[in-house]
Amino acid sequence: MQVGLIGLKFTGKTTLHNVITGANRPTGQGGVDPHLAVGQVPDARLDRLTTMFKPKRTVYAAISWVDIPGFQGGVGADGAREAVRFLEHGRKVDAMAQVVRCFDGGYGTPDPVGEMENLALELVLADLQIVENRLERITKDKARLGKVANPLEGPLMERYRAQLEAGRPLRELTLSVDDAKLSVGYAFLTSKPMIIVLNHEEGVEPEAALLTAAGQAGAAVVSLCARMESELAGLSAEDAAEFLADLGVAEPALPSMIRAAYSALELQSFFTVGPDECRAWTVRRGSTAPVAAGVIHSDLQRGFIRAEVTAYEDLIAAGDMSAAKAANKVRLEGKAYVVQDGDILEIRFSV
Ligand SMILES: Nc1nc2c(ncn2[C@@H]2O[C@H](COP(=O)(O)OP(=O)(O)OP(=O)(O)O)[C@@H](O)[C@H]2O)c(=O)[nH]1
Ligand SMILES: [Mg+2]
Repeated sequence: MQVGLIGLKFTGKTTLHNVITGANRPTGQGGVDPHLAVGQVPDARLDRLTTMFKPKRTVYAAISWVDIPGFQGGVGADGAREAVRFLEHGRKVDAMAQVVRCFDGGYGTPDPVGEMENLALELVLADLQIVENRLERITKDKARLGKVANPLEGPLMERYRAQLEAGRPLRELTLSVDDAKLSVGYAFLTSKPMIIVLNHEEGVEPEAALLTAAGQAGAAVVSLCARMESELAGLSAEDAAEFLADLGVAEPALPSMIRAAYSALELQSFFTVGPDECRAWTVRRGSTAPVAAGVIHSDLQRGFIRAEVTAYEDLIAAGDMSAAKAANKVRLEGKAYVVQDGDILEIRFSV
């Protein structure tokens, strides 16, 4: 699962990518190649489990982040080439996070609403191009062969065209199962989940009008200061707490951004616990227990018998695993069980 950091130039994408993935690539320099790296998904529940079980190691869930070079749009061959490159990279990711410049930083008066509109329009136009091409193809085939391969496709593309011509993203449409299946192959940009990251100067809060505009542009809105987050990452836990207290900030904003992306991808975590390892694993929402077992090891899926399941909240309320057992909070679930976010699993299997 990949999240693409997208946006115009000099908005703070590389600065954020460095903090999320622990990389140290130069910022303020642009570039033309995307860069992929893995970043941990912070999880306060896993921290708590670590305190409870004192394992030898703790392993967080992880997702991949692609730092996609910024795009300025504009006219002329350079602008067009940049746009094409940007859109190609955008097609490969599963979700997008648009980083919006709300700080001056020597790059001129910020225009966050304009940036969001500019990029949204670029994505809409790219999708519209695909839809127009497809409709043209359908018309030609009909004339030549007297029929169409899939009678659902024409009406669906017409519906898409109307939505895009109204300047709205495809993700807003509710699709039937068949329509959704049909759409997969096109890798439409505006059907991918999108979160908006308002990159502010330290200590500045976004205005209400900006938050409203951002709320319309994406499924989740996070406001942070990328530069401050990157300073924080270099500090010990104690110094970081002091630094935040001085600024009057309760907690760093980066974890909520990462969690928003994780959630936009329709992912959730289940845990395994023990004296050796406490670990968060990633499954799609709606996955069954054997699928979750398969994330740990294919043998566990193949030989799946049952799962011992304890909800995180139940374990915390009980205090420890034996108290949770005594309170009948450790359930035995079979193959059809749908794993819930925060479930603590122990898989029984035989191969
Ligand atoms: N003042 C201020 N500057 C920032 C902030 N975040 C990033 N910058 C600076 O803005 C410049 C651009 O940051 P980058 O992270 O390289 O921006 P980018 O989006 O990757 O840019 P491109 O790769 O060209 O698209 C750098 O000089 C950063 O130090 C911030 O929150 N406040
Ligand atoms: Mg960059």
